Amino acid sequence: MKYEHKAVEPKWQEKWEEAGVFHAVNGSDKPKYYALIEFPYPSGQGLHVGHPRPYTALDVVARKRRLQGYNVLYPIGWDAFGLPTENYAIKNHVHPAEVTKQNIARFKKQIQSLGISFDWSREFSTTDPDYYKWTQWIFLQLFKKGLAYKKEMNVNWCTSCKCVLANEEVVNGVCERCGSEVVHKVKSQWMMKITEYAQRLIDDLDLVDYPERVKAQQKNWIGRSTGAEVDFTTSTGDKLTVYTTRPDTLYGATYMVVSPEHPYLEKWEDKLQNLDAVRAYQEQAAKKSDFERTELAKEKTGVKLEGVSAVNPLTGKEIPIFISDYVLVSYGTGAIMAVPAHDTRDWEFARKFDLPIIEVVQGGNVQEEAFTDCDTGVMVNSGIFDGLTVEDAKKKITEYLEQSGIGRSKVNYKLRDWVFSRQRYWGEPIPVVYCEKCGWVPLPESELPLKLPEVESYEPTDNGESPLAHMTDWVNTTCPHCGGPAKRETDTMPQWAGSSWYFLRYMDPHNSGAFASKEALDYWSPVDWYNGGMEHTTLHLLYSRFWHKFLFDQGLVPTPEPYQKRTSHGMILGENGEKMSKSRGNVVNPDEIVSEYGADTLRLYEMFIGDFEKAAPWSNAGIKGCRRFVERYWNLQNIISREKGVRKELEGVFHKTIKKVSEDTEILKFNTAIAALMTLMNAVSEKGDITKEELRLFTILLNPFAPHITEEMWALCGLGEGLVAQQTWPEYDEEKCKDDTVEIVVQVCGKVRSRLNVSADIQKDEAIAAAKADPKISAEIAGKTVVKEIYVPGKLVNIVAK
Ligand code: ANZ
Ligand code: ZN
Repeated sequence: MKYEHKAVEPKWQEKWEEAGVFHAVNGSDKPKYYALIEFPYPSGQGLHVGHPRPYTALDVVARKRRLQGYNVLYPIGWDAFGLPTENYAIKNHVHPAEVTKQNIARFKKQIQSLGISFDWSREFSTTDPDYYKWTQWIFLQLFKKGLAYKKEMNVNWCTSCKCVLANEEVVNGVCERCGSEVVHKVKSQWMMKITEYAQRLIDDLDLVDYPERVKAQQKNWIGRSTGAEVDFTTSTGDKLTVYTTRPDTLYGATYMVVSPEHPYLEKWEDKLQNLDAVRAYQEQAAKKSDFERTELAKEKTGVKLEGVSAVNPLTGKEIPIFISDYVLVSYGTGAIMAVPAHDTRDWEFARKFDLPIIEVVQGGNVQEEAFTDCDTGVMVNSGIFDGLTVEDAKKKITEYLEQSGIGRSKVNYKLRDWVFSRQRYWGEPIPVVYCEKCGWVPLPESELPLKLPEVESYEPTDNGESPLAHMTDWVNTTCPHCGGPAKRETDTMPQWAGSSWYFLRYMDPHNSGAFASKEALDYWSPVDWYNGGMEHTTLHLLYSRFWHKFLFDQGLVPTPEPYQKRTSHGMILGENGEKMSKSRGNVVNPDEIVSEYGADTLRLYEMFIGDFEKAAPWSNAGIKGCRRFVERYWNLQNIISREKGVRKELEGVFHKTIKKVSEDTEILKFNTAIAALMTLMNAVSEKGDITKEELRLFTILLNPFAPHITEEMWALCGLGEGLVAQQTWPEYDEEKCKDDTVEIVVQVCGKVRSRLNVSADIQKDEAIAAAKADPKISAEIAGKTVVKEIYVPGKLVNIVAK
């Protein structure tokens, strides 16, 4: 009998929904398990073959957990505010809400065709007023605690999106979303004081199970450094304070630099003899992005201040002050002491402006180049501190500065407050009004949700105001505080707002009296396993940790961290190994794969494609291989034997497979778990027949990967009561898993790169998957296309990659 996936798959999807087997139960006696994927942005392009990779991976985990007796929450919803929808709406003259509705419908149909065990009863979109009511409510709590505030600031402005961008959204000086130039603009913006949580966002990484690379990226982004502030006295009698991570080098500070935006430049207006040159330089600098300004390779520029100088507090020498754009106003104090002997940028600047370079740590040749790698050096030219190690000098000089009242030790963070305003239509309205008398006044909670009004046009204005600003009926209102006339805020929230707390709403999605009930939060928190993209590490992942910590401090959520475990998947590339894109013509449409080969085949393939954490190129041959495996499984129904139980000679391979699938699916090795199932298939095929009990076990093990065909087989062959989704995950006996192992050599292009201990009866697919999972091998073939895979049983794997 041919396997008709087109009939079988939708049938089981309906049955699951009818039986409600994937509906999570609030307040069950079972242990809970909360698995989460990053909810999709319903773009106009529809689903991409990249989406099923994380969805299937956590579906395997969720389905297995249910079989293991857990009450599993595996929800999905839509992150649907944002620019692409708004831009599409502008171009095509449709309401963004309408575009969103259509896109969601299409996405939903596509995702449902994959048989992912999402609990659809908890679905919502961030654009639903019932949802964004609570996003606005959380904003108000942040506002009341002073963590949301309005400030005039120099912001990143995308010239094409006509919109403010957060620092995190500016990549290499261009807009992360559209690739256009980003310039600076002074605007009054809503800000979120994420900096208040900088230290806890670092410290609490110890509480969670995240990949090291994710922790490192977050720490790097937060950028904690320790050093000192030092006060220099200027000829004008002012105190010019700098931040330095190298107080030990103070004797080598031969000049100072202030950023072009430093407030003293206004204060010194009358004293500066070359004010025109200073003003001209300030104007130039304002046009550049921070990225351009701090680029290391760039030629240093600057202007010496004529008429104002400073004194090095330790040498007592008079030193010049410059303005230069390599010093940023937003970091430290916006001013530095320059130590050309031991800092590369200072060295380049000193060479250009012919400034003295004084060695204070021995070991380099500072007239040739800056000696920066000097942590183990010894101090020279540093008065009473000569002879100390760098480490001791840091301590001693800081102590000396503190005692003299001209400095103090200081911790600094690179992290900036989060720019929370967007001058666009399709976002959550910010629920505050401005009253001439009372200032910014929050709306009463009873007035939430503050709904987006219908507007005629969604075009942002060129002067950078939101389209809402034209809606005078909506804008003009009364002050909730004094009853006088007031104006609504017309900026909206950034797309990151809705995704900062959505995982909490899934716990209790229909609650109208709270964002979620205390019982629901206590029961489901924290998320047990959250998988998402590496690109969100310093954006969504950091923002949502911040909001959650705030809610924790207010006693509104039970745990300090939202996600216990985080993993990240690699991208799926085109057959040519390049990123899939329309322009490259290498896009694979999941609908076509589901239609031609079935969802089970697509799921198996995406889990088998390679190391889950790495990028992997799509392969049609691979898809066909997975379809063949599905068919071999289907044909097992033709060779059912009359014997009962698991036969002695197959006991070993069954126990080993149970162990392997159980363990590998916990550690992202979905590919080797499938390879083990293939090995089991071979063992059964060699035998020539299969007992019902063997088929029952095989079916349960395969079910999380290929849920439709396994249900069909279960029903067809009468393997047990109910659905496979309602069975119990099999256990294994460690004793019966013991096995002869052999060492095989792994080569890449004929060169030995690794050795692996594998079971003696390992089959080709499993051996190759194990070889590719070896970090040495995966590093070796990363970015290349595998053209041939050779297996010499019990001896060797050779992967030929170009
Ligand atoms: C003197 C010195 C000597 C420095 C030396 C470094 C090496 P991190 O480590 O990244 O925190 N700095 C301070 N504020 C700055 C600003 N607003 N714009 C540009 N640079 C700034 O960087 C701290 C170091 O960067 C500080 O330590 C300061 O230079 C510079 F051998 O002070 B240092
Ligand atoms: Zn008022």
